[in-house]
Amino acid sequence: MIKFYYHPSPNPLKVALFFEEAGLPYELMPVDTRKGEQHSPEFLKINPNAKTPAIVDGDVTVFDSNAILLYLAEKTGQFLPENTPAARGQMLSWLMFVATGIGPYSGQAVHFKHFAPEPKEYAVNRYTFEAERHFKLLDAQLAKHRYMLGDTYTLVDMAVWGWARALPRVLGAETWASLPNLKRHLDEINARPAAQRAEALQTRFTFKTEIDADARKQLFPQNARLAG
Ligand SMILES: N[C@@H](CCC(=O)N[C@@H](CS)C(=O)NCC(=O)O)C(=O)O
Repeated sequence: MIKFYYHPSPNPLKVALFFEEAGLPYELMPVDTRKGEQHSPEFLKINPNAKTPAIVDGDVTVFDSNAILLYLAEKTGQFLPENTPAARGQMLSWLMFVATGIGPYSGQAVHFKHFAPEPKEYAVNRYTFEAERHFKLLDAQLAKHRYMLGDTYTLVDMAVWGWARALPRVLGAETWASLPNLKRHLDEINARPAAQRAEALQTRFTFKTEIDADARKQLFPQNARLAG
């Protein structure tokens, strides 16, 4: 059975949604990142980048959420667009756009809004501006189509969902007013039983919730350089 290394945060949630949508059996392997379990030697053999999610499927190891989505979609033949160069080009473009734009800018926006010490106005402005600009591109695509790639629900919608569900924390809930098509897409996916099962996975384990001094050390190891 596929082992799924998981923490209840945006990137692992995309993969949880895929497993639940596909009905693919998996074993949930909790990684409590606030306790530093992502830095354990055993986990680093699976993901040298020390982040969730990752999967181990027999002798195959895959890390990075969007790579995992593509691996699982190709393995199962599910949630892919039609197999034409044009459709595959759009799928790869939007999947990588989420991987390299939505994820990193949203993550940095959350970091500078909620965790960075002062002064941080420049960083908050840059990352919230860029995160919002990226979300607006999703909104414009979803103004033209029901789903990211047209009429069919695919792995790209799952990649988008992982971060769209966290938008209030990234930009503030008031931002939904300028992203009506993305909100419609989020609400539709949230109503799917698979999304509700994916969200409920976090109740199976007790993850550390406090961001205390040790959690900051585990999550933001770069701060050690400032201390000296
Ligand atoms: N590019 C990676 C990013 C993974 C990532 O940032 N994961 C977060 C959870 S959403 C994490 O494990 N953070 C713990 C840490 O940074 O130490 C992906 O898409 O999977």
